[in-house]
Order: sequence, then structure tokens, then C-alpha cells
Amino acid sequence: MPVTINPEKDALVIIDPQVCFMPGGVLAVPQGNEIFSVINPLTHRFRVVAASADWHPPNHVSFKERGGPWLPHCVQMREDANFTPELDQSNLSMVVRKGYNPEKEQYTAFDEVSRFGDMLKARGISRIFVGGVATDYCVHDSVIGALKEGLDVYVLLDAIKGINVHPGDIEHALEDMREHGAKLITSKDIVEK
Ligand code: VGL
Ligand code: ZN
Repeated sequence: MPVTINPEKDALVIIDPQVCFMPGGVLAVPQGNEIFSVINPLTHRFRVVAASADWHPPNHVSFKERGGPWLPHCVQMREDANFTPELDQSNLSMVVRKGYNPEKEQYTAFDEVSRFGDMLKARGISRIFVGGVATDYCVHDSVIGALKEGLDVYVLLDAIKGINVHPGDIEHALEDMREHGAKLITSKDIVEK
């Protein structure tokens, strides 16, 4: 299904392209680094390019020592919260942080504090094309969050990777995004005007 980019209203949104989620990182997403051969060229085809960052305080409720499911990861100001050097940041125009409330697990980049949806709309954006990690956590929840804010959402299947803590998680996440109204495409479907 070819989709024509309109730079006035389309944004590329890259979910959590951070060191902690890349191979060698504490919450490595298998093959997570392979998305950048798709994402980096795409960053030069959009006027608005946004990236989210998982940005946890050291005592975050999602960490094992507080009963959560995850090893400490993406701790504010630490090396592994940085964007991976594999991401081409040269055309990055917005960064949005999430997960900073120590008491709240949050996988979506769209919330009342970040007001990411409003920031995009203020720049004229009504459609977003989403890549990043992890398909079954922050990509899924951010896509659902964006749809709830009335944005049109295209998920780029060749620009996302998931974890599959339980077999089938990635498949379910894709199906759920589709059922909520996201369109699942690949970068090859994107054409210039
Ligand atoms: C994520 C697990 C914990 C993600 C963030 O970015 O998908 N996953 N925190
Ligand atoms: Zn996290």
C-alpha cells in the first residue's frame, strides 16, 4: 500500500533508540540495532523527526528491587540512557522523555506531562510513522496513545523490534495496534510526493 509523505503533516517518531535496549545493553532487544539501517535514511525524508527516551529515576517502580519486572535501565543521566550512536541524530527535531515518575510504570510517550501529542499538533502534524523498540512494550503503548489523541498512525514493520518475553507477545502487540486503527506498513511503502 503506497503512502505519500506530506512533510507539512507527517512526522517520523522513533521510540526509545537508547543504549540500554541495544545488543550489549541491560534490556537488549534482539537485533534492536538492525532498525537503524531503515530509520537513519528515513530521518532525512521527514520535516519533523521525534525520538522518545525512557528516562527513569534510580528508584523507579518498574525495577526489580521495587518488585517490578525489569533490571534497572535507562537511568537518568547514566550512559545507558543515551541515544545509541547508531542513531543518526542530525535531523532530529524533538526529544520527549517518559518514565520519570518513580511511582508510575509508563510505556507510552504520549501523556499529560509530556504533552507529546499536543507538541506534534502544534507543528502541524496529524500523521506519524513509528519505528523503534520494543514492539511489545513502548512501541505498542505509544501507538495506542497516539491513536487516542487522534493522530493517524503508521507502524513501520521493518523499523521495529520486540522482546517476546512470552512467545507471541510481538504478534499480539501488532494485532492489537491494528485493531485500534494503526496501519501496518513497511518503509518500502513510503513514497515521495
Ligand atoms: C521498554 C521495558 C521497560 C521499552 C521500556 O522501551 O519498550 N521496555 N522500559
Ligand atoms: Zn523502562
